[in-house]
Amino acid sequence: MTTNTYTLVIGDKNISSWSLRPWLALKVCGIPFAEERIRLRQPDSKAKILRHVPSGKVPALKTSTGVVWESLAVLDYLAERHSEHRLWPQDEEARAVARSISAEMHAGFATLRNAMSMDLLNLLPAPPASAALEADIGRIAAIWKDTRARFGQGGPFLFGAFSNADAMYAPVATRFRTYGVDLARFGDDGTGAAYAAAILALPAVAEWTEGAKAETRQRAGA
Ligand SMILES: N[C@@H](CCC(=O)N[C@@H](CS)C(=O)NCC(=O)O)C(=O)O
Repeated sequence: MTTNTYTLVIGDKNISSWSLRPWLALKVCGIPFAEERIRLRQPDSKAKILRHVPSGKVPALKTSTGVVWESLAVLDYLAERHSEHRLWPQDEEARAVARSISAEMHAGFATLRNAMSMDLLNLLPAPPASAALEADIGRIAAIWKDTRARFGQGGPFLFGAFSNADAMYAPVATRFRTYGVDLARFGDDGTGAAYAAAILALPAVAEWTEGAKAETRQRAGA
């Protein structure tokens, strides 16, 4: 199978958390792809995205046969097409939990996503505390702690080796850094903090971050 015919349509690397998810999975697995970057929050952003994908949202993966959209569907597609990378854990129970927490991320945490929107390159003050925000952060701390304890023996990620679940939660690690979230306040015994550090230490995250810096420099005309 030819795999270098993928084009991943993404938004700005500083702010597009949904774009980071499949980009990271592709990079960590070493699957070749081209990038099509669309600047978000511009008058013509929507029209430009719609040229590639009918949902009008990024990310979208253009393949040799069509287009796949919605971050979680793209990750599922990659897991299926590149099964050798085991983007979903092999163990049935672990795989069920990985799918569950990934779906929970995809469908939920709206308060956290709104109050702590991704701003990769910046360090910002924590937003005003609210019960809903505390509940979202607490739930993520619990997911990370439980998953690492139950399935994480084989490596530093949620299920040991890198999986689609890590791709889904990676932008949360950057948000916690941006907004200075101390997970210890949310019942973390250090497991969640170590997990977030492992995500941030991924060479692919460094590469994405360099891309975000390059985009910022380019826009500043430097
Ligand atoms: N549920 C979608 C969310 C995608 C999404 O909201 N993408 C944002 C950028 S991070 C977007 O395309 N915004 C452009 C717009 O809505 O016009 C997914 O999982 O891919």
